[in-house]
Amino acid sequence: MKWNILGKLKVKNPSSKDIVKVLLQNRGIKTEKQVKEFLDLKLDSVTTKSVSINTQDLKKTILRIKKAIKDKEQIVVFGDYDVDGICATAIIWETLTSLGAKILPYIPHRVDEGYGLSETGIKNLKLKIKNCSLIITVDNGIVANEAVDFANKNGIDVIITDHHTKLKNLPKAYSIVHTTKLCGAGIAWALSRELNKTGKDNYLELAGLATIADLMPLVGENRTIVKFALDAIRKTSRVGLLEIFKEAQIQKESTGIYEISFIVAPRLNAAGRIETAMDSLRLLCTKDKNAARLLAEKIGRTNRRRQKITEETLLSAKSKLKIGDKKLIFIHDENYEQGVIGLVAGKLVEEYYLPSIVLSKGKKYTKASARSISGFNIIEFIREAKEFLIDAGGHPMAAGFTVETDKLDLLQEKLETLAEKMVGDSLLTKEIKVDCEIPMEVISLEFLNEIEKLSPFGMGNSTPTFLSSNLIIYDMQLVGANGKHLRLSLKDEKFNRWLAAIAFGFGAKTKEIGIGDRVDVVYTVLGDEWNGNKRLQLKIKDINCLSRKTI
Ligand SMILES: [Mn+2]
Repeated sequence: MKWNILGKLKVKNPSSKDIVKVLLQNRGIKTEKQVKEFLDLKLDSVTTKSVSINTQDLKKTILRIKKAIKDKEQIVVFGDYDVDGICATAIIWETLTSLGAKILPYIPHRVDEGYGLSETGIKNLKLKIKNCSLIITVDNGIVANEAVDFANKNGIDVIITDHHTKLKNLPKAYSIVHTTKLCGAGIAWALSRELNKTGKDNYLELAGLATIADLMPLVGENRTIVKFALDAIRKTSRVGLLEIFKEAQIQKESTGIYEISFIVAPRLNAAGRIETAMDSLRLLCTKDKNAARLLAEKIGRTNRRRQKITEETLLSAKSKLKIGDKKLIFIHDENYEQGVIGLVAGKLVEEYYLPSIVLSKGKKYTKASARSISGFNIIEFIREAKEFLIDAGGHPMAAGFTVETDKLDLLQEKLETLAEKMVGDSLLTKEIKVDCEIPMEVISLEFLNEIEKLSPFGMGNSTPTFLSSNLIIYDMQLVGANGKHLRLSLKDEKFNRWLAAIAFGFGAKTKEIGIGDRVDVVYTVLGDEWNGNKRLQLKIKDINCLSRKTI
């Protein structure tokens, strides 16, 4: 593991403020104006203009929607089965309903219809929803050229709202509301605010939830949305969210990025992975407390089943793995469920640190999900083999595609050969970004408060990470099941002060370090509530032994 130290303190005995200065610099915040905007966020600064949504197209979109409402046209909001797509669907469905529109939601089925607006999807929705004359896509549609042609031929106008990467040839939609600066639900939220300028904003919670779940970098507008959305979530009265919190045993008042990312989002996603995303959509939108409770319990059960399937698939994938000197993991099986292959690819990246593609093999077509390592654009990489692909879409770090099963071997060969050339060794060294080296002495509750001003932390705005050197291990013990984790007391000799530290997953390190050793540590600072008091603890990310204790 390489430690990439981003900044340097200029003074010997730094104050909290000196350190915050370095943190801001590391985040590209330099001028006084930028610092002010970064520390004093304003929700009103997030506008369709500030996220570069085309004004002309936005106007056209709003007029078309207002006309549809006036003429009582049947509108369908066409979403996606992940958290972003579900939240975006809920936002447009509820907003337009409140404006008196005749609108129904449609979320395609992952296996039967696949991702995004498709001919099959439109045919199916026409069977269920008669006389639809306007489709509004959310979180999808920007590459659905053929499906849009098909809709046009059937007398249906299509408005696309999407944040996925554009291709040169845009679909011939009635209008397109597109930016990559927000997630799908972020765009839906911005559009909702334009449609109902005087109304109350009931959708910030959903926009924030989706922004976190969709792993948007928490900089600029996304950071602002998430900051205010977290405040709104902690006070939410949306019964669906309240019942999810109850089922998952989390406190609404202390919900943060962690709870959303690892507890709430996986539950909402599970329905769309192995059942139907409509359960999650209904849960988010219902006003009935009893219905919400039943749905929350149902997606809780679905999530547990999803965890089990993911674990089994991961075990199978690992048993097939022959890495050698390969630069790409490419694993397929007819028994893999499409709903979990992305999760499994993600876990393989975590464990082996190689770009990973996991495929669910079908008779005629095979569906694939890909996850990448930092600095390697996987959607561009996959599109290099487009002669073998039916479709492909996604982002630099995560993508999906379809291939004819007959061509699977050819595709694998081409991608593996390409990876040999494109995945350089420098990409394969995992690194930790360290904000700066600090003396342990400076760490205090006041210091923690100062760095908290840069929150919310997450993708793109990492929790401030520090290096302190030449500390002595004062105490050490194994904790957790099978001694997986390490609890330490670290002492700074110069200042004769010690701090508690927790090192998750470092149990095996006891072979290399022990009480009395001198170490360098890279860590973040936690302020845990304990019996009503905040106490400081270091969360160790890496530890490097300088010298063993000499007896
Ligand atoms: Mn999305």
